Amino acid sequence: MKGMIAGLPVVWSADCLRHDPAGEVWLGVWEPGTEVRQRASVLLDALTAAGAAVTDARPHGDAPLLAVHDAELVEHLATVWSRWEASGYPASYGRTRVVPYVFPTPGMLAGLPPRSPTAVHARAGRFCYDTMTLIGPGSWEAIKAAADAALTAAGLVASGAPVAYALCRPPGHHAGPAGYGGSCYLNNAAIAAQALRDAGAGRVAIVDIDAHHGNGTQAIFYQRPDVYYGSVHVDPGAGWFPHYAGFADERGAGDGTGANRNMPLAQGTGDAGWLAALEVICADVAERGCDAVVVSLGVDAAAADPESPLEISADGYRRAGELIGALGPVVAVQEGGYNLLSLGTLVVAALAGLAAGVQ
Ligand code: SP5
Ligand code: ZN
Repeated sequence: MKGMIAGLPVVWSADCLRHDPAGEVWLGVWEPGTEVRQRASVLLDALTAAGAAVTDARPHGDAPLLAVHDAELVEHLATVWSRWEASGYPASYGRTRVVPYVFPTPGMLAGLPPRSPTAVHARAGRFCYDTMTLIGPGSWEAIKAAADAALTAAGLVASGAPVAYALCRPPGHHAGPAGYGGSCYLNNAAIAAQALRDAGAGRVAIVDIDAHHGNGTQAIFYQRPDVYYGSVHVDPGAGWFPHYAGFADERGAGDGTGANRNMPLAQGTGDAGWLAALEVICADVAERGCDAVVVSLGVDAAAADPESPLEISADGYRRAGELIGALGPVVAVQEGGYNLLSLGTLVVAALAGLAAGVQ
């Protein structure tokens, strides 16, 4: 595998290491969590060893974030930690991370308008839809840096690079227009896709091969025909996150009808079933045509990954890369992938496939 991605641009910011969610609250209990800093350093080491050309993420400001996210969400993410700290939760109450506790679901509001609580501890549940996506000191700097990495990679592809990879941490595909969760805060892939549109790509396709459905990306583009979203993932109906989205009958709405495709897979699915599902999505993209592709490159569908029951091999990731690369120039955006021992090999394999496929 070594050498097959020599010179491939890898966009990275050391600020991505500043986010330390310090675990996740799952079913009421604080657990260590798997979205850890070492994920990024392991990937950087593997990509460097494989000869990739590591380049710094460039700051892009807030405008590209606001092109896909509500201003209130961006403002919340940028300010909640300092407000949490100023309210004394870490120092006086031992609350070392922002964790929501009241969620204004439709069942709670029962038709009332969603208000903006003044209390910072109440506001978190307005935007965060689970208890697993914590915020601490440095989180915002990393969230912003991950988006800047995706935007820098999109810029390289808009300028003619056949493939560019953004080593984003935290990941993004569970973050929607106004909500965050699933270890995601801002939707790096959606931000990149919109940036490609704004740089002149008429049609963009997002192909999501993370083990989980990218409910945030789907929500952002659900009514739009210009950005197709296709995902292969473990069946949310069989008990897997994000539980409430990712079903096969979600095909888009309004002008976007038909521009969304979900391929939920049974647990235990291996390379053959996964690649066959991916081929359905690739056939959609080929039929619709696209000027650029964004791949939400999670590698948590791997057999050894602790967060999913799919059984994909390194060779499966390489072949997936080939299929996706054949569709057009590709911005690859890192999503999930939690086995620190195999993460590097899997991402290098996927990128090697992409590099071969785009030829
Ligand atoms: C980007 C991404 O891959 N996000 C996936 C988030 C899914 N997290 C679901 C976690 C469910 C609980 N984890 C079980 C841990 C048991 N110790
Ligand atoms: Zn995932």
